Amino acid sequence: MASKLHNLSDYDFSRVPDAKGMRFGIVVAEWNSDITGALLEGAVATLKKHGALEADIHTQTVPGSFELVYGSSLMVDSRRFDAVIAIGCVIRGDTPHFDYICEGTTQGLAALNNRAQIPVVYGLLTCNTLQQALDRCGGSLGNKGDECAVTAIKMIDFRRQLEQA
Ligand code: RBF
Repeated sequence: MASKLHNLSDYDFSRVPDAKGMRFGIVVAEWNSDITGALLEGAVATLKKHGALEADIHTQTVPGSFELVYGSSLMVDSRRFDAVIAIGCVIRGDTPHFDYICEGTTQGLAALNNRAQIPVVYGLLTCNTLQQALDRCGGSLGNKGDECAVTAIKMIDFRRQLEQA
């Protein structure tokens, strides 16, 4: 989880490259949709704030966070995007599912990042309580969707710089 000291929406605007012409695929989990919807809104608004065009942002939903891995993998393989953002929220309940889903999704996205030609950005909130999730989707600790958008833009630029070097 984000540190209590770090607001997820705080960043240096001047250090974010122009996102015009960059193409983004966003996969969003339907579980905890109030939270994931707010994360998505934050991500899209931030991409646009940095110049991304509406037509270059493609969003699709998957049932739960565990399916983010497969959804992101298909988006990568479609070759239609310069980055993929995976958005989900897992809230600890009374079952061990929390650990299994967090672990499986995180490992899956990490493995995908290793093989993908484009960046896959980790937008999974893993929270003990609903309040912790609310704090991070536009509440007191900002919006992780904003952070994901900025990360996606910076990582696309990272790759472009390397290709030009
Ligand atoms: N998906 C989420 O994105 N967030 C959750 O908090 C979440 N909790 C779950 C709890 C249980 C008991 C189960 C069975 C599934 C949960 N899922 C959750 C759904 C999971 O990511 C996945 O969609 C399903 O397990 C089907 O593969």
